Amino acid sequence: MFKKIMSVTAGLVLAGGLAACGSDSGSGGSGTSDDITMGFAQVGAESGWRTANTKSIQASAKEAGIDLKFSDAQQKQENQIKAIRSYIQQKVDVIAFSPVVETGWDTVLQEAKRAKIPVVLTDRAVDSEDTSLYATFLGSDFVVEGEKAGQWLVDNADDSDVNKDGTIQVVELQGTTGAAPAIDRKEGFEDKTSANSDIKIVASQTGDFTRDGGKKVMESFLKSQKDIDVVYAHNDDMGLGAIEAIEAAGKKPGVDVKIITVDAVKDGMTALAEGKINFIVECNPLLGPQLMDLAKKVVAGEEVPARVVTEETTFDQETAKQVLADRQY
Ligand code: GYE
Repeated sequence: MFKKIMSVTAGLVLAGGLAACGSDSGSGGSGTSDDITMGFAQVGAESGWRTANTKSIQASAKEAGIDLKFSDAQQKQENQIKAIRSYIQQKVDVIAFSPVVETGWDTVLQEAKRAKIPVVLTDRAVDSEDTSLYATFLGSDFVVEGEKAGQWLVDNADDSDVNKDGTIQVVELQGTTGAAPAIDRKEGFEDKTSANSDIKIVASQTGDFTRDGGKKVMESFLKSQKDIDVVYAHNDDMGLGAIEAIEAAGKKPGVDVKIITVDAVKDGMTALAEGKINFIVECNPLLGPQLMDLAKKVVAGEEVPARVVTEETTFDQETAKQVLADRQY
């Protein structure tokens, strides 16, 4: 069973949990994962990235022999909190979740801590000062992603992007308000572009990481802003929505208006290869295998690093063409 040396109380909690869940699905694992039950509270199904992330988590749990209880919060924090509370009640062995927003988690995380159920943050961070409330955080560095996007613009803005008054006008489609990737991608982009005083972010609004949100916000930007040169979208889906709005306004995405996005899912990479997007910063959604590995270690009481950062690259139109055929998601 578990290699962990547990306190008597923790042992009782876990034993009770297994009885309550009636879990017997540990046979397919590597041996150490026998009878591990994970409660996973997903953000939602808002984007291509999220769909790939969910598939990765479900497939990896199966592979690792971990019994997965999965819930979709439909981008609402209250739903995630409810799901976490129900996992605590069901006495799962480990809780993992991708927090829809950064703030407001301390109470429910304290409840998990009191129940001695370890928590693994995946994909997005919380801003809790008490880092003992979770075992580890697996995911991307979103500030770095924003910096890569900003640096590309600084290096690649050309004469066609400069307006008569000498400015390069950028509109920003932000992710979900209060979400770590929205906050950090904005910050990283601003850090890099503020060095160039010609680059001006003339409008910035949330499109909630969805295609429809990106399209609607872009439609309103096209009405309110005269000389948009660049769109910086915090994910591919919003960039794809912006493409629809730009085309409907009779302009050429990727040419009349440059587009920079984050994620590198297949639909985004296709638009990049077609020249409708100009640059994509990769954000890897395939976190499942690393998550299951961390979960097994945490349940076994082994040391894990406090932060595990995913490795990522960037794509321009040429490199997108090269990798597109093999893109899994
Ligand atoms: O970039 C976006 C999704 O948290 C990294 O959430 C994730 C982001 C991803 O909706 O497409």
